[in-house]
Amino acid sequence: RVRAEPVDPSLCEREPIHIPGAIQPHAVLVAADVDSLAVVACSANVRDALDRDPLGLPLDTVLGAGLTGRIRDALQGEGVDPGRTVRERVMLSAGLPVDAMAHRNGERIVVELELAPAHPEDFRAASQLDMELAVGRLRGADSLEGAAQVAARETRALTGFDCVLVYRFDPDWNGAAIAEDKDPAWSRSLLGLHFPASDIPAQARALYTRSKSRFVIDRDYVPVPLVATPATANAPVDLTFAQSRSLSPIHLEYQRNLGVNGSMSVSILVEGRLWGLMIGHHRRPHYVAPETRAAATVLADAFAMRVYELESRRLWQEQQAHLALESELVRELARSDDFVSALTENTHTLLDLFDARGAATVSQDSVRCLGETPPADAIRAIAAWLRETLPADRTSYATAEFPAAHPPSAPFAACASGLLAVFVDPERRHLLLWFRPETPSTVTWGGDPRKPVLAGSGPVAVLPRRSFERWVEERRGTSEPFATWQVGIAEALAQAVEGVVLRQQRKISELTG
Ligand code: BLA
Repeated sequence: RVRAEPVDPSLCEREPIHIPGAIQPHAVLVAADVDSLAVVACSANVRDALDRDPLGLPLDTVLGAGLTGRIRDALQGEGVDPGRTVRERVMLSAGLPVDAMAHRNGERIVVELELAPAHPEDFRAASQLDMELAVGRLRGADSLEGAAQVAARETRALTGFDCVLVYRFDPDWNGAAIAEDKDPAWSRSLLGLHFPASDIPAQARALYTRSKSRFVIDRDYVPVPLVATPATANAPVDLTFAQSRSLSPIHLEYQRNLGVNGSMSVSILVEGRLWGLMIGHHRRPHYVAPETRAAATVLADAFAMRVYELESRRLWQEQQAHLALESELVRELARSDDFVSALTENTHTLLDLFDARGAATVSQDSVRCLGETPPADAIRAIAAWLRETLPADRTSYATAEFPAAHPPSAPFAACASGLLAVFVDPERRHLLLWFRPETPSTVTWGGDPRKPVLAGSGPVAVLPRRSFERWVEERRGTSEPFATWQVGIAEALAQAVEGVVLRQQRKISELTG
């Protein structure tokens, strides 16, 4: 695997983005103590929505008895899910309709009052029918690529962004844009590009696993600071679930470098793990109304469930096919006194397992090869190395970077970048091996992933890289990785082979005995 990190990734991970002490200016924030409902902090722009300074006042004198009562019912007491939100449109004292959103986070009730922007022409309301059609199309998509394409298209139709991307994380948290739907007039395309893990640092991924969406109307906004009562001033308000949370200035600089103004990211959670993001980009500022934002989150959830269905179906089918092949081979072994011929000379052979392009048996010193493998001498050397280096309690070995692990095998990288090997007997005389070729040979990154961080001046101490020009990396000596379940099947097969070896030994000792 490639580990593409900037000079010091911990720089990016250290920013406490859940307590920025500021919000975006289209909202007013009021935080109250969960038990007393006294206001303990608010944003400096409270006068945009309220006719008085609420600090220290009870919440009902600020929001009215009706909304406060519903907040109390939904969010006070035990067992309230963090982030659970009460949302309604209310008329406040200033006489303006505002979207009020309240949630609980620990000891705080956080209320956000959102004013519709002065130029609401970007607004698109999603109808129930739109949502039903969109979810139906996701259900109909029969491959991951197809479903991602549908998700990008439907999310863009819903939210009106110039471009919507489906971004998928790999096991090392690098990621790639696997689907894109965009305004054809925007020539920039990020489809297929890879990005290093540090572009979305660990604390951001942790926050995105808890809180499902982020929307920025205007990248160039001036953040509004929070002010607190003296008693609570050194307990900053946790904005993890606040929709108006001010985003990291480093990330806003990144958006500037990408040519993006209004933006969105919605978490795609599969089995509780952050699988990816639906990313929205707009060249100008872009407002999405609260109900449409909620709908975009529902759509991302529907996509996540389809991903889970498609992935588990694919995995199940692949495992079933392998189990069938393995039992076929075990049947051949049961009929045979010679495991090498049982595994290499019948209709099905070792080579049919694990998408390998080469396979081999090692029996004492004799080697039998199938498909594309290193020469027999090299395989004997590999067997000797495995016998020597693998700890006594390990019976198997799998790698997707074999040339790096065993430099003498580097000349055979083309056919042997991946290796799965299992010992048959405790004495390690016999082995089964599978080889995978070098692949893929190139990865196209959105910019050089090794040097994205620049030292900044002014308020931002580090800056993301400036260039997103395609940067092609030649990847050498890596293969597709072997899955854990594949190693399990290889070990089960090796056990069946051990039975044959033992039978063979008994026969020989009977004959010679
Ligand atoms: C956050 N980085 C993000 C987010 C995205 C990306 C989508 C989520 C925030 C949002 O909703 O916009 C990155 N955007 C991408 C990628 C693509 C894209 C990969 O469109 C590709 C298609 N970022 C850096 C570096 C640092 C960094 C070097 O590049 C740190 C030094 C930080 N990125 C950073 C931080 C956040 C972030 C701190 C969190 C922003 C927040 O939620 O406050």
